[in-house]
Parts: sequence; structure tokens; C-alpha cells
Amino acid sequence: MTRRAVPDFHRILVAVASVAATVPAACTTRSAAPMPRVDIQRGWARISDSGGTSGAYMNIVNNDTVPITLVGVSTADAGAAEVHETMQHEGVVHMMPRTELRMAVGEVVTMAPGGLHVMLVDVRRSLAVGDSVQLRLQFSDSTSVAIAVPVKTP
Ligand SMILES: [Cu+2]
Repeated sequence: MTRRAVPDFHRILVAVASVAATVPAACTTRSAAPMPRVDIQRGWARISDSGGTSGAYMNIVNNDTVPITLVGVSTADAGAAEVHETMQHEGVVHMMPRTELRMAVGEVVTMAPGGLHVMLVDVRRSLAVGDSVQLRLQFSDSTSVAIAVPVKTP
């Protein structure tokens, strides 16, 4: 009896391993790695001199099964990264900080020049075409997504 237990146990392990391998990665992200089901597409950042200001733009897709809220962006490439929205009020263009950006299930948030953007203040090195900027998007459930976006001209 005890001799058979070893191969049986082995078979169970193999079965568990093969099930784990076939579960879509998305289903395991919450326990395996603290990542929300967020897709970042078409990311890019503006060229900038060192010490200057840049903007980063992207599409953020909420593929999660629950709403998510972007609560901040961090970067080592600038003194600060803030989510802003460019708005026109009585003919004057100004930027409003967006400290929370809620995204419904399946929603795509578009960050583009003239609208939502990540403002990079006090850029720590010159950003030229071909460089990339590292960003980490932070969500209200304490998860975050790290991305590198290429530097381009608009
Ligand atoms: Cu701004």
C-alpha cells in the first residue's frame, strides 16, 4: 500500500501541474503577481530637455472583471508624474489634476495631447526620440503596472 502511494501522489502532482499550466495567466495574476488586468497600448512620451516638462500618452484598457481606479503614476525619470486633464474654460486652456481616474469594466481611457495625459515635471535627463520612459501606474487596489513608453515627436 505504502509503495503505491508514491506513484499515486506523483500522478496527482502531475495532474495539478498540467491544470495550472492551462489556466490562463490572467486568472492567476492576482495571487501570483499583484497585477491588475490592465492593458496599456500605444504609449509614448514627448521629447524634452533635462529639467523640462514632458507628457506621456497611452490607452489604458480595463480588462478586469471589476472597475479599477488609477490613483497615481510614478517614475524615476522625472521629479513628478501627475495625471492631468487639459480643458478649455471660457476660451482659456488649462490643466486639471486628476487624482482618481475610475475605469468601468471594459473601458478604454485615452490619454492624448489636448486631453488626459501624464505630466512629467522636472525630467531628469533629456528625452530624445528613441529613448524610453519608465512609468508605473498605481491603482486603488494597491496593484500597479510598470510600462516603458518610447519617446516620440507628436
Ligand atoms: Cu499637464
